[in-house]
Amino acid sequence: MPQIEADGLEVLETREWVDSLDYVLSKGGGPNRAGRLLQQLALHARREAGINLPFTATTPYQNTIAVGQQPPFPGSQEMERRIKSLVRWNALAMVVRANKMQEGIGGHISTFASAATLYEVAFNHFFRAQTETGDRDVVYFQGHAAPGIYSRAYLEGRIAIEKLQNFRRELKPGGGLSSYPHPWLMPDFWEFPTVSMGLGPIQAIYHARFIKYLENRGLKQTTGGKVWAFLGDGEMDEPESLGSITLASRERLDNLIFVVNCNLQRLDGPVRGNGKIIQELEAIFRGAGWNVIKVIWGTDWDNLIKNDRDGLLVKRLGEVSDGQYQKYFVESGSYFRQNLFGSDPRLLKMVEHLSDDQLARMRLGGHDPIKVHAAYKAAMEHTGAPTIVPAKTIKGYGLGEAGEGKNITHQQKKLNEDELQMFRSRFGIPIPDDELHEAPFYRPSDDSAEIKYMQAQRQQLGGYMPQRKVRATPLKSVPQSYFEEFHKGTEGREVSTTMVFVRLLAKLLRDPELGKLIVPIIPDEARTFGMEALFRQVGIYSNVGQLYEPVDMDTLLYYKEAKDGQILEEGITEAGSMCSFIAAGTAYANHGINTIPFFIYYSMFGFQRIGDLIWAAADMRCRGFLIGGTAGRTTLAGEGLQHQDGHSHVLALPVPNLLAYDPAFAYEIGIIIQEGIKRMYVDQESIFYYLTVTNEPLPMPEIPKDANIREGVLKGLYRFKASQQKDAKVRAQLLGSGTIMYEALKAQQVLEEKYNVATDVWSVTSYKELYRNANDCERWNMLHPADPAKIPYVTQTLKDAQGPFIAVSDYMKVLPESLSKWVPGQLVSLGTDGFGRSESRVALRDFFEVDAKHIVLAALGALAREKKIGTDVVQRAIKELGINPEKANPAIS
Ligand SMILES: Cc1ncc(C[n+]2csc(CCOP(=O)(O)OP(=O)(O)O)c2C)c(N)n1
Ligand SMILES: [Mg+2]
Repeated sequence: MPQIEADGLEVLETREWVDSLDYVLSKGGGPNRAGRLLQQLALHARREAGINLPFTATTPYQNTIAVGQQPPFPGSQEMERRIKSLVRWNALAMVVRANKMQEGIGGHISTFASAATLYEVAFNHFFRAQTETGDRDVVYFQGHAAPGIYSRAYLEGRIAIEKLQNFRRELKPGGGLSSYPHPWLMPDFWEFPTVSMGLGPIQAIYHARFIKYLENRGLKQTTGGKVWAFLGDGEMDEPESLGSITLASRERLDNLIFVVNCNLQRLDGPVRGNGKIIQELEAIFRGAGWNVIKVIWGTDWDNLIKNDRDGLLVKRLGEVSDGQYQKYFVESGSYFRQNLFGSDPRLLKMVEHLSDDQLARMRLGGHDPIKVHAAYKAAMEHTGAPTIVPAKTIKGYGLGEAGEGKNITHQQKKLNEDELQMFRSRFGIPIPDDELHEAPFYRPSDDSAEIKYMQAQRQQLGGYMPQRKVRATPLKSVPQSYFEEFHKGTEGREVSTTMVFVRLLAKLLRDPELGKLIVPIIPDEARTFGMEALFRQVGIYSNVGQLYEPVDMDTLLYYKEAKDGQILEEGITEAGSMCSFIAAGTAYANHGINTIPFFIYYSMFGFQRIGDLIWAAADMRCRGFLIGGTAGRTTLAGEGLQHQDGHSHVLALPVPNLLAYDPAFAYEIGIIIQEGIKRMYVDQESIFYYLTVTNEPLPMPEIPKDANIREGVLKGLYRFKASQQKDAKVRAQLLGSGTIMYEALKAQQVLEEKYNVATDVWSVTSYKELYRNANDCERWNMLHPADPAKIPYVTQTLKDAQGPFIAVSDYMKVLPESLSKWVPGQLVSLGTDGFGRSESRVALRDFFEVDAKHIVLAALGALAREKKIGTDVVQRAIKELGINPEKANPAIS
């Protein structure tokens, strides 16, 4: 048979099958029946002829929702188009004006220009604001779309024009608007900082999960509130964006919706020039068990696709790469016709009734409110799994020659008069030509149809968004009785500070008021920290309970999962755990619930691994306790270079509202946590805490009988053990922290007994607090030269102590050295700069020169420099102490 004839037959045969399917669809059982029929066919084909359908993670390159399934659009499309144009204009004007007034101040036009429809449909029909009684939607706005969000708030009448004029000029009198979402800077407006890409999506997932947790534990009643995350397609390359998506499906987070603005571009160029980002996302998310609703083509395409009976067009649309699609956005209609449809005469025929102009204006799905609305509605109604809506758009939509679809568009911030004119006319903004050069803002009066419509829509949805409001009422102070045990000490019994912390946590969990608010978060390290007793005491949260009989059921501390379990056992994800910490630590504002997170982790895998999330937590005014376990470069024996943390306290320095403590004793931990709960949850301060705890068993002393100990612990320094030798001539001061405190205490004895140096030992609980206080005083003194100078706490506290001062910790030397100018005397800093080693504590402390003998040597050396003893004493000591002066420098070996 000639080939043409065979082809023709095949076409006929295909048609017959398609017609039969259409019949079942329309006259028979509908889509469900048709679906079952196809499955049966596939089964039959496999059984009878071993035909295996090729695996495909993707569906054809067309909208997931068929035209026939689209709901009617619930509002006035024309009115919403006019409102959207106003939002577009003011967003653009904001950036253009800011850069006219201050060259180089920056800002982004093209992100929002591509996403305007995606946001406006949600603002008018979906985003539910918090009301006094109801549930709420939580929205993560894409950081670079901020101008559009400000612009809408201006039209809603809740941001003054002066603020708009001061976009990116926050220090102007009266304040301005921050470049991106920052709750720290705009605490009544923004809720979530999203501009460090990838942090939004992972936080949204854990936030949605945390809402289910609150619900399952009876702390919150939900009525269908959703967590929306608006994301860039380029942003999806961040590991954090994709890293936790299976958690979302595993936990059946049908309260979660990702909207990915697939404008096919990132900053430098195409996201997937040679591929297709929408198809790639579909495959990944379908594979992970998400509901995927692709929004690719606008209504203009409906007829073409409907008439594409043989699937030729959809096949062709699926062949073209994203880089080529981007080219179509900037090219003429005739180029589009020839390049896309010209590959097959049958395709050309399909569009012969359309002019080049019409072809060029065929709208994409992400710019079509009907398609976007249909997708959101389906997402809202989907149960049992999270939804992702990848929506195809054009970056810089509406900018025309000024940047629409161009590779430079992300950086475009200036428009010349012609370009402004074109944009103005395209979106019908009533600004006369002669005013255009100023790019003036435009807001119709309050009683205009547009403003009334947008206000009414928001009112119906509960109010404005975004809006940040602290809704939780302050807690009562925690009873002192919980902490007294820790003040007594252990009478020689050796316990680690981790055990102390866990004991305190277990006690707090039993408190009838406070207990239920505590959220223990652990990334698979509970046994490392000796916390497994909590498994049984409060249970491990699971959205489905426990569907199996745990292997250790017959033991007292079995692995108990429960729907109302309290522990968030996150598995091995510090980033995910940190997101839970943030969700719990910001629930006082987001959900009006004072949950108190305690996130305990391997301290090495904290700041240096997830520092950006900690920074975001700080921005968000997050509360709670980060507990760095197995901390200290020499205290964690054996584990070696990648585990031994000697720098997390240095990395904690940059976070402005974080208090960092390196406690040595049980009572210090008690005092710090008691104060932390008070300051964060009773006094409602926007601070959070970092505490390092260690696993070295040591005898915990009783709290010294000095009225000022409490203040000293909290401010960072107090005298723990004074020398008994009142009349000694030669004196030294030792400043110890964490477990290295015990080395300082040993050194004190040696110095006094062997070298006749009367020695006091001080406990430094927080170098960061001391540093902050000293800087604060210094700054005040600079600005108030005529007033009596303020004296830093560290100087004041040490003023009567006779130096030298030897500071030793399990962290880098820079920590004590940061105080050197405020310590009243010579300061010598011992610390653990360098790579860790697999070794015993004793060997490590010798290697890093932080053990008792090196402290003694440092003290004697300092005394010799002050000519209080001779260098011969120091030389003799080196021999007596068994120190090898030629040993390698740990800082660089
Ligand atoms: C972690 C991080 N890296 C880099 C940047 C700088 N940056 C800002 S926007 C951008 C491109 C964004 O592309 P996309 O996610 O596609 O968003 P679009 O503007 O196209 O909507 C980049 C690289 C950032 N903000 N965060
Ligand atoms: Mg993009």
